[in-house]
Amino acid sequence: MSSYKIIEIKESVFSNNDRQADILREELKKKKTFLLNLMSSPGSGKTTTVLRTIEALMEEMNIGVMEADIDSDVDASLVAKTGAKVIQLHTGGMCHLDADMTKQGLDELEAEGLDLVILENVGNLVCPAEFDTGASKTL
Ligand SMILES: Nc1nc2c(ncn2[C@@H]2O[C@H](COP(=O)(O)OP(=O)(O)OP(=O)(O)O)[C@@H](O)[C@H]2O)c(=O)[nH]1
Ligand SMILES: [Mg+2]
Repeated sequence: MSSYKIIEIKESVFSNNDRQADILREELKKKKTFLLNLMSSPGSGKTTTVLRTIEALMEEMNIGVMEADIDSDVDASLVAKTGAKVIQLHTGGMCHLDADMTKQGLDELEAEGLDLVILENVGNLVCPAEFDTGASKTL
């Protein structure tokens, strides 16, 4: 009978990501930036919620948005019209964001000084839910 090893790669990917997410959350806390990770299925109203939240809060706080999508930039162009700072993140076929991608997005957004950053995660309920992005709160 042949013998072989079983290696739980998924587990190490998740534990590395969790570590990076905790570091990012701590950095954001020090900078007083609240990062909200918005997750839901495709077409369920994420961008509409982002737009209404900006309208309601833009007088009292500096808001930035990171729009994640496999390829398009339709949502970022809608958010840009509100005057809020926005960046589009293309995942290149991946159906989720992890902590490292989120950190790259925050750097490119130049999130320093923002009170609230909303991350509209990729429209999918399976993959995004598995990855901690480092957000202060996930909805
Ligand atoms: N009736 C109704 N329609 C809504 C509501 N919220 C959003 N919509 C509509 O639903 C459609 C999709 O809304 P989006 O906000 O673009 O949804 P999304 O989750 O960002 O979509 P993706 O980014 O493509 O995954 C749009 O035509 C919205 O106008 C709601 O509360 N009620
Ligand atoms: Mg959207």
